[in-house]
Amino acid sequence: MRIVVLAGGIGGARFLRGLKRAVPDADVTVIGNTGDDIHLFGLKVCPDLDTVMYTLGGGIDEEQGWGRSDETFHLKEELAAYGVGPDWFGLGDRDFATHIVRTQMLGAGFPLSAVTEALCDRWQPGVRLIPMTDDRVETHVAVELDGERKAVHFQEYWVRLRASVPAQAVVPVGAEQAKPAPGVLEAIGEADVILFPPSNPVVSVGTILAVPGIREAIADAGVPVVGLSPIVGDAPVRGMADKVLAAVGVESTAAAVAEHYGSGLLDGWLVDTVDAAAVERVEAAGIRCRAVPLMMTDVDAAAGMAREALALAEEVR
Ligand code: GDP
Ligand code: FO1
Ligand code: CA
Repeated sequence: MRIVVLAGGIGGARFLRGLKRAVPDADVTVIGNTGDDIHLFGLKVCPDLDTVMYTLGGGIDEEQGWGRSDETFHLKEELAAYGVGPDWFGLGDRDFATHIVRTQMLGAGFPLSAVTEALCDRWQPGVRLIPMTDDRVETHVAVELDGERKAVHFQEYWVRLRASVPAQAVVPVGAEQAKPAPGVLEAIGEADVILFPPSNPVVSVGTILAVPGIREAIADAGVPVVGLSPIVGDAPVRGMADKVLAAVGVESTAAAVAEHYGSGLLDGWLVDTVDAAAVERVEAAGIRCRAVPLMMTDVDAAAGMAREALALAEEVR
């Protein structure tokens, strides 16, 4: 079975680990969000690609959900001693190596998709990980700071400001001019099923869908498209999805997120059992819906969610 998954970072990665356990023999292609990418200290950092790669490759800091396990921060301390910032983004020594290799290869002329493949040679994530695009896309968030409207990088909004001020707008800068990376449209066209994991619907899945051609290819693929709600009990399980959903005028409920994707894109939607009351509203929007446990407390729980998503896909096929 060929499965295509549109993934952000932590939610996407943990779901993928469950999917791999549920269907070890499936041919899984992951289209990764690159809107969170940031250039720091002359290096290109791709948090969502790395989170998927490290999580599936066994190198993730499990507790945190991002960054390397067994990490140290000597380089960060040395940079700070030189007064070289920013100091608000936690890059560890082991993680730095990934960014150095990536930046070196990009500088030598390799596209991000080829670089990602090379990095995955080491990590063997067991899926094919492709960035949504080889072009530069950077998500910016419009906020009001000290009475002034400003656009900040998504990482600055989330990591430095901790999403403490409302997001007035979310803009995937560069997305309109971006082209899907090689293999993206082909994978969608050859898929037997397409899954939206419980990833951020605005700054992860939404950014991938903003690359011209991807949304259309999914809508036209003619195979089941099934999503899992990242909103449980009217709140994100973690992160700032509520803030960025508000910026696009969507309430933070499992049903509203399904309606936001719409029946033109989604055939099926899973909500958590605590949101069972949402099933009727989602089905009224023309999307088949089931309420099942959606908390990824461990890999088995995530595998159970993957099985439910694939079962729903068979129901709507
Ligand atoms: P990020 O890039 O690291 O923010 O990760 P993603 O975009 O892939 O996923 C973030 C989303 O995953 C957030 O909106 C969370 O609410 C959601 N999420 C995280 N853990 C869980 C979980 O155990 N269950 C569900 N249903 N959603 C989760
Ligand atoms: N998240 C944080 O909350 N604080 C950090 O200092 C931080 C550093 C970091 C470094 C590398 C990386 O791959 C991810 C990192 N993240 C950090 C996570 C990242 O900002 C977020 O998980 C996502 O981009 C949010 O969608
Ligand atoms: Ca992310």
